[in-house]
Amino acid sequence: MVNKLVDYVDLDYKPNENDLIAMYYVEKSPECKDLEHASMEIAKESSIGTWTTIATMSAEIANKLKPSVFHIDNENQIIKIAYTKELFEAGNISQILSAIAGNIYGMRVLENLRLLDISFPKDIVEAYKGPKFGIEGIRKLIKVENRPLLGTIVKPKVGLNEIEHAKVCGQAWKGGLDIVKDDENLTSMSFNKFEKRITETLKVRDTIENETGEKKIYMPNITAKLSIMKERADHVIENGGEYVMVDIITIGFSALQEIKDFLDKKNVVIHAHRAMHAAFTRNKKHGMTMLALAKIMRLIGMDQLHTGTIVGKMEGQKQEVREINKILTESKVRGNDITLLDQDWGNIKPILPVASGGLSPLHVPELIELLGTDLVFQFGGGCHGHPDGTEAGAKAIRQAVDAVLNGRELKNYAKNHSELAKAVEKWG
Ligand code: CAP
Ligand code: MG
Repeated sequence: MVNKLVDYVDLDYKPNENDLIAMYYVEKSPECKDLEHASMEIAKESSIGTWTTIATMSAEIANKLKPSVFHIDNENQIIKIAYTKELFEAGNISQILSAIAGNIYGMRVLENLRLLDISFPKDIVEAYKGPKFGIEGIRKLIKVENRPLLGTIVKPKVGLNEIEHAKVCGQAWKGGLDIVKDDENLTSMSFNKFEKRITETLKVRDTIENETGEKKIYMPNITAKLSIMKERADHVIENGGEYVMVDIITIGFSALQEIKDFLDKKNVVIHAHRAMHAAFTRNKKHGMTMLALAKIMRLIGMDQLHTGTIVGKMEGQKQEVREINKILTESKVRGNDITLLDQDWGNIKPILPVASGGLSPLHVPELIELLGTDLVFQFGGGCHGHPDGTEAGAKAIRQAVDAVLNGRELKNYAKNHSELAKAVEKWG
């Protein structure tokens, strides 16, 4: 009863609008007969089956809930499984992942397993609000059109006290950056308490906004247990902040959904840092792609998400980063049989991608050529590492962007822009 290849592998099956589709890269173990048997085991263990036939199974349950392995590519070791939406609690990301990205990773019949992409059916997409702002809403808030939003991360990552932190933020904003964020491991330390940091930094932000006439954004990291994240978000709002940052992996999917609902009512932009993602996205044979994770983040409703730079210090190849940014920003995605599934996002707004990590002003021409201008560029060491300090580093970043958008070579433009010249001297 429902435990044979023929029960789960059906290459003639045509998925319908009620199916969630999961695409996997599969490496079977030597003891497993072939990819068909491996895919049957995956389909079973992620839905209604187990290792043996059971007396409690019925034809009714099987007919209603059995998934179908409808695509097996032996050459690329890729399979696709269609799961009826009835197998999932639509609004519960934790349950969806416990099914299609849970036990199956540990099965002995597999050597490696990588969830490449997920195509969510309409009824599941409609269970989520998605991003509150979208790219348009963020640009309207920051009052910046037609160029990348430019940001820095206060460095050292941790170590400054609240007043020093606020001062560095002021220098970055004064030098011309739109955004300053906390680093992923800065929350509330003995030497830098969250509440005081936010109050002092937003005071400086208001001063610099008045001085420059430009909108300036601070993205404080509220990462903590849920109850404290809610308190910290309220403290940010009470002090006039419009953004918060969360470490989406380390706070967990359930807390992420809850803090999103909490913030949705408060009109706060959510910046999603992905620290720890590489623990399970980096190995190209195992885990889950950043693309699949990014789609989950668009459903849950992050407004901005780190997706890679192609050229910086973190791994992330050109095709992969571009495909991630594509599925985050387009409303309908056409798939292929190797890396991407079809996805119709309905009314779910786009996420603004963030390129960050190991960047200096000298990367700007390549960044714009490879990734365009509809995203955030963030420079940590590439701002505070400028020979003349943070404010000069910020100016050099703005000058590099101005140069590229005016069709000028950086080194040529640097001849009459001293801050950029010093950046070229150090990192050229
Ligand atoms: C960048 C950064 C970011 C990384 C995260 C850091 O600093 O603040 O956390 O960009 O990587 O701590 O490394 P630098 P990703 O600019 O000094 O490198 O964006 O790939 O998730
Ligand atoms: Mg960081």
